[in-house]
Amino acid sequence: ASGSSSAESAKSKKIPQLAEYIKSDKCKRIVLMLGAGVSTAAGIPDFRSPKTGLYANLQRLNLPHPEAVFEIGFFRRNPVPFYTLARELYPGKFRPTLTHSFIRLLAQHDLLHMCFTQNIDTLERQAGVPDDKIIEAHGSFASSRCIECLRPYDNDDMKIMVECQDIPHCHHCENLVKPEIVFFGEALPPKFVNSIGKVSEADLLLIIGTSLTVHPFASLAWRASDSTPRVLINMDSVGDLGHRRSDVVLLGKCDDIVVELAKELGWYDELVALWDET
Ligand code: CNA
Repeated sequence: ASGSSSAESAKSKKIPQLAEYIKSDKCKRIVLMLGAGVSTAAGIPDFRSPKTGLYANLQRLNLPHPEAVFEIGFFRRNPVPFYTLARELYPGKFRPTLTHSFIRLLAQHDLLHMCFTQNIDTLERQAGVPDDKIIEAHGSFASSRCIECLRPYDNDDMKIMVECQDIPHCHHCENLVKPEIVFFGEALPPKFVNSIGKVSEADLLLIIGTSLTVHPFASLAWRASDSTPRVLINMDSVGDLGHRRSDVVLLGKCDDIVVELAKELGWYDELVALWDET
């Protein structure tokens, strides 16, 4: 018990120190790296959490291995598991979390340099984070294309097909269509590649709700300069966070930590007002 209370008191000092840094002149550009953990409180399961994660619950789809649901080669042979999952994850049913609203608040305070997200749920946009500050590194459900002729596929049609559990096909060449989510085996969007340099410009890197296991996204964390504080806000310790002297590791639920941080910054009322709007 004494171990956990000393960990608690270490955490309780780290958040005020972080707030002080964010308020200082040294911190003008904050870069974020987000993962599925930011959206679990919205009711969207992540991949890797034991018991609740999607990978732990995919047996019913009869996959050779859980990752196959997002493998382009497997999708060509059998798109049914992906479209079964797509129905559960399709945007529109979920409300952004406090952490999403906190990111909007960073933008309103002119501190958000770039928000890199692995999430495909579009909750950053729904929370009102400006479009030009979001890089959806793994794409999203926001648009769809034929996987062969690459012609766009109408979004309303996609929504109907997903809802009815039909498999959409291209109106021109009749090949399979899929939302522009980056599958394993596909290249990341040019927008991601072109914006990687933003990480080395950061005065602060906030890494939230990710297992940091999917590359090249995870390797963005190595691009922060040695003197730039990297702050991990996650349920568990991941990647090499904690190895650099300037790293800060805050373990727990991201919404709880963000609320504490907002209080320290004097932004709590603003945060709640923004969240109420979503
Ligand atoms: P992951 O590998 O499932 O890791 C999630 C991490 O978040 C784990 O370390 C958890 O401990 C942590 N976590 C879970 N809940 C919380 C919480 N409330 N507070 C803090 N930490 C929490 O997911 P990654 O994003 O790292 O993996 C990359 C994949 C997941 C990307 O390709 C995504 O497209 C994909 N994905 C996205 C969504 C979404 O869009 N919401 C959902 C599921 C998977």
